[in-house]
Amino acid sequence: MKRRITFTMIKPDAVADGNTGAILNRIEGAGFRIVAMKKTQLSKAEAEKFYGIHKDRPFFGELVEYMTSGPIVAAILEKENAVEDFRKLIGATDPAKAEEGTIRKMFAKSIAANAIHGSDSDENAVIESNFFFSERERY
Ligand code: RTP
Ligand code: MG
Repeated sequence: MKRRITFTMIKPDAVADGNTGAILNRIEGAGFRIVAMKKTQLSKAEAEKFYGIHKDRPFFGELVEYMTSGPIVAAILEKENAVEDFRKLIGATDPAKAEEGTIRKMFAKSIAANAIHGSDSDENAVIESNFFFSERERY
């Protein structure tokens, strides 16, 4: 099967708690190759654009506030079946519903502060990767 990419962010709560290394270890351990990676902090405008699909949802304000509350670690990951396999690895949006052994079960605090993002389609993986990384930042 062809290798494909997904995009991830380790979210502010997990970065602030010192869980970046443990989460990256699980990601690489699950067979994902890191193509690009950076630590950065989203501006309000960037967070609003990134999560624009949720702009009419009741939690949008809280989501933008949380995503801009501290630095995140963004990365492009490569693997066969990357998008679907990564969503399985991170688990359900609500950590209370996430399966044992998933990254959100281990590291998320709440449905809002849920430790990690994963793209939900191949198309969005490309859009989100291009949002953060130029061609020269990919290896
Ligand atoms: P993500 O996009 O971050 O990977 O998360 P997801 O697909 O599992 O969930 P999605 O529905 O796309 O929601 C995006 C993020 O919004 C926050 N959220 N808060 N308070 C709430 O009810 C609520 N619902 C969603 C979470 O941070 C979620 O990951
Ligand atoms: Mg989503």
